[in-house]
Amino acid sequence: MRAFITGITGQDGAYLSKLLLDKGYEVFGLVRRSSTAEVNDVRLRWLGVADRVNLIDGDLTDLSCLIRCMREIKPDEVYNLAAQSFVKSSWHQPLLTGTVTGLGAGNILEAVRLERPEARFYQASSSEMYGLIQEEKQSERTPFYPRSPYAVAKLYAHWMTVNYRESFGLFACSGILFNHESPLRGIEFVTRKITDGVARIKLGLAKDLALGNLEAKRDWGHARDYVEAMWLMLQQETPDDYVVATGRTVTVREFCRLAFAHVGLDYQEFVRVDPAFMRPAEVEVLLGDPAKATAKLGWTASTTLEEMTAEMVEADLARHRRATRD
Ligand code: GDR
Repeated sequence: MRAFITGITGQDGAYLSKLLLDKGYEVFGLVRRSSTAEVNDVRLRWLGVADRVNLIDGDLTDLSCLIRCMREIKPDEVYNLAAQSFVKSSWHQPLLTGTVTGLGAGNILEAVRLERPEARFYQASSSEMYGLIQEEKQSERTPFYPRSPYAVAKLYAHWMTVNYRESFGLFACSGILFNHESPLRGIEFVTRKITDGVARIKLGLAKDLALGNLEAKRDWGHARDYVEAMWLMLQQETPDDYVVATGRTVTVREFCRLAFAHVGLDYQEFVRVDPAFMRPAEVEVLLGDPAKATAKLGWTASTTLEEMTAEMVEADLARHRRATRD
């Protein structure tokens, strides 16, 4: 089996590559050329799979390049994980976000339709699409209300996936994933920013940690568990859309408490609120209902928030210890 992954250098791309390689897949991934290419595969290296994946130069905004990829690779499965994925940046770069996160999904769906219609397609949809929530617990049937240019773009990509399934009979699935984290999470996202801050403070490299809205609530799971759900969606008899979540929501404040407590510190002594990290429109609370994924895919989140927080703090402590030794 051959898999083609856009966004292969990101957190989910790395975990998914590892999962598929362990299952015996050949893995190909699209990589945007950049002048800092040497840091591109840091996550793949962290998981020990950098040498086992085939990286291909290209860009989601270039349809001709995606068509070439389909022709040359002839993938059985296509996972579209690439995006401008930082919600806050989407207010500063709304049209770029629309081009990559929204139209980019349209491009890859077109490439699949034109060149490889038998391939199974996965779209990385997001709980951000629920935004100003219309139901206390969000399921596949909950109406969407996006609150950022990022979420608006993801909604376009989601409906294009549904539409290509209904219009052209593509085996196209949309996984509506709630927040998922790990030691490979980008430093700009709040969980990793916190665990990195905890490690710095513990090691005497920083004095405090500036955050935005501490009362926002998220349903946080582990990325390693969530890529399993992606793969399972493509192994079913029929394509469908699934919510992937833990069913538990906690505040950013509570995540801080857990992470600082892991190293024996009280977060209240170190965390300060800086309005610079607030958003023009906030998603106050997200709580997913993964009942369909559990019933149909046999999937449940296996890592608890406490286990994940501990793993992330330990990884950041180890990173900083290594860096200060070198
Ligand atoms: P999110 O993730 O926007 O939910 O999207 P993020 O970790 O950036 O924010 C979560 C919540 O924490 C609040 N917050 C802060 N956020 C950041 N980044 N930095 C801070 O200092 C800070 N202080 C408080 C935010 O306001 C927000 O409420 C993530 C991304 O991975 C998306 O791509 C993905 O689709 C969704 O998760 C599911």
